[in-house]
Amino acid sequence: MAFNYEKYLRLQKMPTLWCWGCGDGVILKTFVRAIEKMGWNQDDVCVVSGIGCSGRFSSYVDFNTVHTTHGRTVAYATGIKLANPDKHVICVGGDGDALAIGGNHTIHGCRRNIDITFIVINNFIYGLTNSQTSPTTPKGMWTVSQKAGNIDPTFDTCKLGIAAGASFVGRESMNDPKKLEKLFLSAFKHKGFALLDVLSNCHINLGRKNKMVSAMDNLQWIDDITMPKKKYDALSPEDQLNILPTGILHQDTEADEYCDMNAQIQAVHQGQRGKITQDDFAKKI
Ligand SMILES: Cc1ncc(C[n+]2csc(CCOP(=O)(O)OP(=O)(O)O)c2C)c(N)n1
Repeated sequence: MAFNYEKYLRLQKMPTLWCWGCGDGVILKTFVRAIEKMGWNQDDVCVVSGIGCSGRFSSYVDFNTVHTTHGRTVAYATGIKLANPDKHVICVGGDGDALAIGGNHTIHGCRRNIDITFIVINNFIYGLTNSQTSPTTPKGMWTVSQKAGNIDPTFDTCKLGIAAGASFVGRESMNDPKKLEKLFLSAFKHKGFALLDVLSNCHINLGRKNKMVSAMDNLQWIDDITMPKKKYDALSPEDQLNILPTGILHQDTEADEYCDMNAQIQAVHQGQRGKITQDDFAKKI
């Protein structure tokens, strides 16, 4: 039976504002298919997105949604999750949103290991604002802010997440929705901060100026720079330099989770408060 996308999408918001051929649409469809497989009630899911093309994500899905300020998804999501630890909280942001303006929040989300999945839609450029360099723009590429070619060293989202303490880190591209769905499912099932680098095309704002005129050219380039982790691990360090490994890159199921630790602390505080009240009461009588 055909998948019932209508159950999960806000049809009044369709068609999306994304460009024709944009990978964000594939990621959106893969995302709702994974949610269906989790068997989660829509009212138990909260999607928090930032600003950018990827930030539109929360407008299109029929869950509890918050379209927040640029780079602040993790800050909002942390509050939502702490107040509702039984709900499933998912952040969505672009590479600029997650790693430039929101880089600080992202690393501290990883460090705290709060049970949130962060889907970073990495199209290697600021898409919405028309082609400024982002922290993942490859060196040498044309951007509107570096027309002679980007000279900034690039961030590897996954290495950053692992170094900052995320207990689940993975990468896939929208080129292979089945693998992407599998990654979403693994991340959703994981308890702790899951940072996902989801590679997407932006042939309009990155591709056209960098010899990848069509969506397909841009997707081919993503295919060329990615490789499953097992194959990647077998490469020499020099050959690994320009390749991004895909799949689950790191998972620690033993790490303490932030909401659990918070609940323990609250229980201790409440116990202490209860004790003080009883003592005070005893003194009075
Ligand atoms: C505080 C603030 N600074 C700058 C902007 C302008 N702005 C909007 S989206 C964006 C970058 C979007 O790029 P990215 O996060 O990579 O997402 P994409 O559009 O590529 O999905 C910028 C700089 C803003 N809205 N708010």
